[in-house]
Amino acid sequence: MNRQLNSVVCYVALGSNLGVPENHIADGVKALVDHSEIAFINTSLPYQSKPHGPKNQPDYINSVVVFKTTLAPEALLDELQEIENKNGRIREGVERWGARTLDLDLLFYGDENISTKRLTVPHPRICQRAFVLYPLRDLVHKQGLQDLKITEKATLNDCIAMLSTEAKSEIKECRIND
Ligand code: A4P
Ligand code: MG
Repeated sequence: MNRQLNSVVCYVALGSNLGVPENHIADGVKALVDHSEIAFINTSLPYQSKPHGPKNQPDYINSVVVFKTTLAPEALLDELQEIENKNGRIREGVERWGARTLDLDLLFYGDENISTKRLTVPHPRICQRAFVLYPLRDLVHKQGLQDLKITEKATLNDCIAMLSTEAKSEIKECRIND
């Protein structure tokens, strides 16, 4: 079987707000780069933002990566969760949208719509999340594109335009030594 023929372009969002978030993000990216069934393409700048959801948690660092893979969707999810686990991700007994060492969310798997018990793709909340949209815009620009379809009705630029002023004020490009 020619694996290249079956490779699919995927976007994954990374987020961390526990331990040393920059290190967890770097570790997550490295694990993807090193994976034998992943051909890494590019990564966005990191962004720092106030927590979405419960406010009693540290600020987050987020970025988005794009790669090609021959892994099937749920096999890819297994790999993403394994990378989270290796970064000390605790799932039991934690509040929804609470603090985490490393979160890897599959945003897009080619142009497939997936709805299974374990996986919803495209990720259903992309359009409401500045911490996904800003790094995604950076990545799309790096790829020489101006915009990207997010839902049937909205593009990346549409979604960013719909964010609240507060959401826009709570995110900034992250300079590690700030
Ligand atoms: N699952 C279904 N679809 C997917 C998908 N497309 N990608 C299932 C990944 N997983 C998917 O995941 C719970 C289950 O979702 C998995 O077992 C998988 O089968 P999880 O990682 O434990 O849950 P989660 O990440 O807490 O859920 P969700 O709703 O994706 O949360 P978010 O949106 O990631 O929220 N604030 C800032 N500033 N930055 C952040 O990164 N993150 C969160 C978490 C809250 N606030 C934040 C940030
Ligand atoms: Mg997640």
